[in-house]
Amino acid sequence: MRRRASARNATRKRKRSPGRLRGARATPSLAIFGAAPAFAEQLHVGRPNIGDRGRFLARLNDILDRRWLTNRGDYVVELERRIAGLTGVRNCVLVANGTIGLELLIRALGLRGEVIVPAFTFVATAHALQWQEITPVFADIDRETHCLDPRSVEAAITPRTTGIIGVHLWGRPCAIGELEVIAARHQLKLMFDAAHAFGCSSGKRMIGSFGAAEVFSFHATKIVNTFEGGAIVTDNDELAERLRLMQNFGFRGYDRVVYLGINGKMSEVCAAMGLTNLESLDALVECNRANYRAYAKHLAGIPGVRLFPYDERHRSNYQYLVTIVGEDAALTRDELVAVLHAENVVARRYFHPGVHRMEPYRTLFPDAHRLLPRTEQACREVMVLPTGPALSESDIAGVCGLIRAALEHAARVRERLARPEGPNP
Ligand code: T4K
Repeated sequence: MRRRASARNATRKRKRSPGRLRGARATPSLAIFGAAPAFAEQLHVGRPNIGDRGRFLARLNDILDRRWLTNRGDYVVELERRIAGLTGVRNCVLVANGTIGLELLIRALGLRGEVIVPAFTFVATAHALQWQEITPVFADIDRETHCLDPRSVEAAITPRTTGIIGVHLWGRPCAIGELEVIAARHQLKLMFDAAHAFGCSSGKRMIGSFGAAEVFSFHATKIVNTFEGGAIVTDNDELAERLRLMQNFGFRGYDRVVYLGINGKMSEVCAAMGLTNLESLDALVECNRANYRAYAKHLAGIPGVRLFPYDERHRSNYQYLVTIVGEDAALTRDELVAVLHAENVVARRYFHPGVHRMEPYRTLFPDAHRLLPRTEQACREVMVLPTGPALSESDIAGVCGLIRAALEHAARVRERLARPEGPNP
């Protein structure tokens, strides 16, 4: 918790107490009405975790001294070993980013034709297919977990379907068992986009060990970051070997190419950052968990806004602080986001408007939304709030106070936002 305390000391000074009113019938003290923003500096979703700077710089010096910068150097090998151990799998292949990891795995598994994916995900899940001229077919999500609904998956299977990509959204595990049964019944490949789920589990078993393989993202905004990076983890040695060849132009040895490949390698400096971050993983999860509890406390009793639950049977990294702005709330999710942005709280509408409403999918499948009612609802109501070591409990109380104040004065907030010069998210 020392890191957390020092991070707190470094955070901005609050300019005012958010949510306070200037007088009985006076204008609520919110930035949309001209007050100073509640936070002098922006609070972000996905503020990068840095880990121990000294340890990182020592590793950086070592890399420079040894002049081994990339192409599977010692730090990459060490990080692969650590991740495989932590995940409980035999193989980890580090890659340049999560998207490249998905593309490599999709290709290595021989997927083609149609592959079933959720539309409530980051666009990379679908792009990784479309980029290779494979058609993503969107299935709906489960309302409780925000992950693929197995019944919707089964309904989407056609003779052209070759695989299913489940996404452990927000680090919550998919309905893995049910997807495995469906995949086996229809002889489909099953893989997982585990971009959000590093350090998470399904019951006692760590995410990373399911399906043919799983892909993590170590982007700057993730709980463990390598600046940019990702990993493919699998128990299948032959698949791992193919992935290693593919990520390095297909080279086996100095001048022998045995496979079609690309450059999907992670550099040494990225691996050094990953190793450094990994040393802080437990502290970061604990901090996010404490923040989650603080949000639960301060959001309690605010009508219409609730925390998306994490299932205690599974281990979570609490990386995303997800709230649901329900239809019973006095303001819409978009109105609340506009209020918060004006206060320097950069809340996010992940994954609005849904991949099916982004190009090229919108044009390719203009009617997709008709089959995705729960996806559409999640796209309307999810609001992700800042978390991580940079936030103190009083920051969290402040953010929740802003939400409370905005909802208490919903009519005036709405009227202000509707004016042409009103702020927009
Ligand atoms: N599958 C899923 C389910 C994913 O969520 C992702 C990535 C992928 C696949 C693909 O993995 P990668 O190829 O990215 O490894 C961010 C991330 O860029 C993206 O990695 C992530 N998902 C997605 C959920 O979030 P944006 O468009 O929200 O990024 P951006 O630039 O708005 O950053 C988010 C916030 O973080 C900002 O408010 C500012 C803050 N930030 C960001 C960066 C990069 C910082 O404070 N410092 C920084 O260096 O997508």
